[in-house]
Amino acid sequence: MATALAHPNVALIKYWGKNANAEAPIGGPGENVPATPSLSIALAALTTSTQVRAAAHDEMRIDGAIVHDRKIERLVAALRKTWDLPPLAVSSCNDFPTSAGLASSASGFAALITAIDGEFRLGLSAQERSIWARRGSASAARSVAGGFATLAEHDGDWSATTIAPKEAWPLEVAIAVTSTAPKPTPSTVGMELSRTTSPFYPAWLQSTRADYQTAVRAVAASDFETLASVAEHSCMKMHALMLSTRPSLLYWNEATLACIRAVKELQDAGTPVFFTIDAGPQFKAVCQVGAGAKVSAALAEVPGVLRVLRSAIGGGARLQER
Ligand code: 2P0
Repeated sequence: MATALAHPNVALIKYWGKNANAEAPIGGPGENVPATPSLSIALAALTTSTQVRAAAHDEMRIDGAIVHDRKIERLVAALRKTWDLPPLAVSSCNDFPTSAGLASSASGFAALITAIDGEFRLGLSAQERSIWARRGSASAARSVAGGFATLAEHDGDWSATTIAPKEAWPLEVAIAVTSTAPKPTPSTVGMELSRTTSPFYPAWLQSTRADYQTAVRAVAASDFETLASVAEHSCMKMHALMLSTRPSLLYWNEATLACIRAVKELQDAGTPVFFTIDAGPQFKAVCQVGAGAKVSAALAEVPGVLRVLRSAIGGGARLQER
């Protein structure tokens, strides 16, 4: 039995929309390829732990409950086209609420491919694991890499790379949980609606590459001001794209909006912090080391915030020592 650990990640340069030109075979190169590159940080305080072993028949459990997940089944079927894998018992546990919209699919697929690779000695490199994880869920590729991670095109396929390890620039993240309800529209469905209906989609594609380059340079230079500015812009632009989708995708609630205002007040008072929001109502504030306590306390005061989690930047997916 092998056990792998992985962290969810939060994108600072967002991915929203797939490359529709790729008529990619299932399990082949080019499957589930984003239309634009993205950049994220891993969240050390949240961990998915996934155990894999050979069994009499396939069985997948998440937090103890048996699940029939089409994305997991497809990924395992694709792996079996290349390797002679036995039936698998997979058990995945999150130390954070799965319902809280904190990207458990990213850490889940990253831990799954790492555990399968470890148990059956597939001999995959981190880049190859990121490609397999991406086929399950694109954001999962970034959780394989960890630290400050990009998902972009390399050598004719899309894989993740750590452009700076977590030690290089130790930022802090405060996560304000504003709802525990399941999200109304899954990301895969929502981004396809945006691609096919939003008049803003071409502008999103065209401008995101420049945002990405700006963010990569800001990480290399540990330039907080530039990263803050381009990350908030990428976030707001993605939500503008979502709002202009038909039917409209509105992922925020009242508390999400109140958190934006709270961060703007902190910024006006000189606190080094910026915010980002994914396809759900949870709110993430990224700040320089030393500002975490103040930012968390301010978010905890916002009406509608249920709890605030604090995290450092985490590493990549790895096998747990036996
Ligand atoms: C991101 N999100 O870059 C963006 C920002 C949510 C908002 O990647 O269809 O679960 O499985 O590739 O990776 C969520 O989408 O979608 C996501 P699929 P995924 O983090």
